[in-house]
Amino acid sequence: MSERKLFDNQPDDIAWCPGCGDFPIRNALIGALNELNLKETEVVMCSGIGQAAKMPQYIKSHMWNGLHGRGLPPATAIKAVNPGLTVIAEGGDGDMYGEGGNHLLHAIRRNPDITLFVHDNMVYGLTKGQASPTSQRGMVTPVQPAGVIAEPLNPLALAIATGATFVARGFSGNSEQLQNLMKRAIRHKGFALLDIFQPCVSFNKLNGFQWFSRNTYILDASYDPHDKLAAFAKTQEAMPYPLGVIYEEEGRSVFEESIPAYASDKTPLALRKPDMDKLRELIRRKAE
Ligand SMILES: Cc1ncc(C[n+]2csc(CCOP(=O)(O)OP(=O)(O)O)c2C)c(N)n1
Ligand SMILES: [Mg+2]
Repeated sequence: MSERKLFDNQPDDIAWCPGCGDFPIRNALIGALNELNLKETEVVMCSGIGQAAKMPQYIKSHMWNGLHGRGLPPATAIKAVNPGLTVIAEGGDGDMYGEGGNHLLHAIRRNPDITLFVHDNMVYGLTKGQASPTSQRGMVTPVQPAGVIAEPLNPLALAIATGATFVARGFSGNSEQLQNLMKRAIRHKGFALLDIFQPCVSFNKLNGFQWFSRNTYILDASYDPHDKLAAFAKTQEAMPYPLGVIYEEEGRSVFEESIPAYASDKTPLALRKPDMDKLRELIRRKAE
């Protein structure tokens, strides 16, 4: 048997379909975490519900798995109380842009130093093929028999417009670039969104591996991701969609470092003992 890589819990019961784009995303994540020389005990994976959101169960690290769309609030909170940890939230387009869309806006606004990987297969995979926020107009599904009538959400434009400090897109069919993008997203200080195109082989027959391959191109080295307006213009490109770091802004203050409790004492909140007298007094005053 080959030596186990760090972060690989070698699960024998992965619930993804054969050929699913989630497998190469998992491999790229394990590769990125190893190349960053992180320890399993230094990483926390947070997710909600969906096929993509099962990722924390297939990675050996700390994890939090909760309600649909709720991966980001615990990720922000965990980073706030224990800033030394590397915190990664992961989920699907339905989980993070639909049910969790509200949390996405406010995570971006706060700019915690966490990373979000979204497996964007343009469909609700787990629940068998309903339209998601990124489904293409006209896509026929069991509950949209006449085709989707709404325009797809543009997550990259949304993220730049609301102040995200790192916005990128990868493709599960391009593992080498994906692994590099994951490393850059994790290393970025501030909120990092990496949207990852991923074919759902069972429930999205419209946007398969060939479709993503034909309709994407890799940004070349001359592209500068630091110009916000140019980056926003890049997010408007479709067919082909650009792959790479679309926007990056360094130096913006991050949420956890701005918390007043850290102003004079850098001890992580998670390691401090609660002041029971203060708590009792607070509860007593509330009850008055
Ligand atoms: C509040 C709530 N609404 C709906 C559901 C049903 N549900 C579970 S996962 C999911 C969508 C999953 O799609 P996505 O996030 O794109 O992940 P994928 O399975 O495609 O990877 C839905 C609608 C739920 N569990 N909870
Ligand atoms: Mg999906």
